[in-house]
Amino acid sequence: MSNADLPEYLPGFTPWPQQAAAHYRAAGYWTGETFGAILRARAQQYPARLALVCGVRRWTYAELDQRSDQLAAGFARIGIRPRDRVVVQLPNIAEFFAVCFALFRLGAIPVFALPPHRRAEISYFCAHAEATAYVIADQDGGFDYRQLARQVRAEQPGLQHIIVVGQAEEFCALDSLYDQPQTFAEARPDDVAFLQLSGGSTGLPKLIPRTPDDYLYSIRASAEICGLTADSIYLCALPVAHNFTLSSPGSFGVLYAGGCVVMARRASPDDAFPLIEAERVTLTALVPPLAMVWLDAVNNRVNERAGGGHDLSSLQLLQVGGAKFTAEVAQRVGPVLGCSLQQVFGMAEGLVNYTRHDDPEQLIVGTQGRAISAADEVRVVDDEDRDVTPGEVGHLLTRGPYTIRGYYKAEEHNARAFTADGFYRTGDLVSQLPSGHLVVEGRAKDQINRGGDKVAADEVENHLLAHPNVHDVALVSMPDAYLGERSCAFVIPRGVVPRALELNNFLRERGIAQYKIPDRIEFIDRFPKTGVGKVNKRVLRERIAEQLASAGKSL
Ligand code: OOB
Repeated sequence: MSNADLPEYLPGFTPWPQQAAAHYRAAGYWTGETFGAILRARAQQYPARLALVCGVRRWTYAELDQRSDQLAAGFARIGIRPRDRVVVQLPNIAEFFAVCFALFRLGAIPVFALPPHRRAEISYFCAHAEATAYVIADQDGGFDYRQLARQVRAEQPGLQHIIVVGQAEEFCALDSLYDQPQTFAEARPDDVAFLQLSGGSTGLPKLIPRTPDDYLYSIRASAEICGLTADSIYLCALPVAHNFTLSSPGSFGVLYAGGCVVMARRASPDDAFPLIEAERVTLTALVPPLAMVWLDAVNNRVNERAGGGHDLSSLQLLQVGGAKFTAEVAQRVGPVLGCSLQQVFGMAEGLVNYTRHDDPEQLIVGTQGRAISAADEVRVVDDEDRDVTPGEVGHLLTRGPYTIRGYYKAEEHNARAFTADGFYRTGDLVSQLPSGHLVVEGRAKDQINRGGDKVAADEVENHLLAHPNVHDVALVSMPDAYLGERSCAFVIPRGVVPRALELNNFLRERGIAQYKIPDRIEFIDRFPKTGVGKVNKRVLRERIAEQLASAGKSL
């Protein structure tokens, strides 16, 4: 191979080893397709079919394709170039897709932020990815994103463009960027197409580089497992940019299949049920707390039938994932909603597990599914990376055609997060059945899973340590009937004992997402320690769980 043929990737990206890549290509997992080309193909195949429904707007495939071309030209005109990073923080609106496909066509790289992220997170994404542009909606859910953009811009001089869907004020209006289409060179299918966020467990959130080759494989395979066709109608109820909603099989899977994506601004029954009825939605995805809310809402509405009962009979499949779905609630899905349940255990780093349609009931209700692909290598190991006896609980390690080999620009962290032979250490504790199905048994990573929202303990701890009256802090999970887990900060005060409210306000002023603010703060004189002198979080978790249980009993 001459030098000119050597692949040249986005700096900071860890590509798959050449041998693995060659194998994934030869086996047909990696096809060399790109996102832009797939949308073009669908627009040619089904120009007049509906791709997106967003409020009263209905975009056909031809329209989505054309808007993406026009915006790519507009982005290029203002100076966004191939490989530039663009932080995209949008609510569930159709423009999300036009922006994404425009950036893909241009070869620029979206960085997918979530709507709850605030100054600390967005500023960090901009800095770490050296982003040149930031795309927002004017406001959503009572929050003005332009105000956030002003703060971020003041901290991030590299940010040249702030692009706003809606009233742009001093910024650039997305609507002004629908230019005359141009042709751009196709991006490489094996290079980074976008950066996803990791839930994180240490320090600041990591960015996850995904390529068209790997992502499209997971999407194609997921669409097949979930039986998607051009008649599928997907309700996008969770945040659109989350990996579950985007690709498992999510909106991208449905667009791949030629189906229709219906955008729900909120996932509450009041927002979602009328859309399911009106658009004849066939599948959707929820996190466990929302699934519980839906089940209760249907029960309540059945009881008061005359009123707000909605016809949900078009719904064939409800996917639930992102956090553990208990078997007791899982078994209510079929009888209450009249549709099939699929459990989904996935991660933005790659590996996704699904229960299958034809699995026996006890596997659908009682496991988190099995891996997408025969090429997914799944290992369950002890603390020394030795395989456990089959069926025992251990650490889940994985490697495969759509699981990354390294976080973006995170060499030091990568050395710990991946084994020498490229397995990703998921931080999840699982057991595996002979069928390959995994049961999530717990977590080794220092993270709180707040109903699907992931909180990295030491990120919040570091923010709290900046308070003058905090000497030390340990953030742990506490059980919660609705979210599964909530967060509790044990704080050793310094000097005056601060009030919990004051600490929470302090965190808010530091600009972190609301879901990371501790649900409870406990003051303590000293931490229990492990044999090697580390804070014993297990003891803290047990302490708060016992306290809650006895408080519950005394009610
Ligand atoms: C999904 O992705 P992330 O990146 O927000 O979070 C991944 C982590 C997993 O490592 C695991 O700890 C937890 O979320 N998780 C589950 C779970 N699904 C995810 N824990 C228990 N049961 C489940 N079903 O959350 C995600 C990405 C793609 C598809 C679905 C979920």
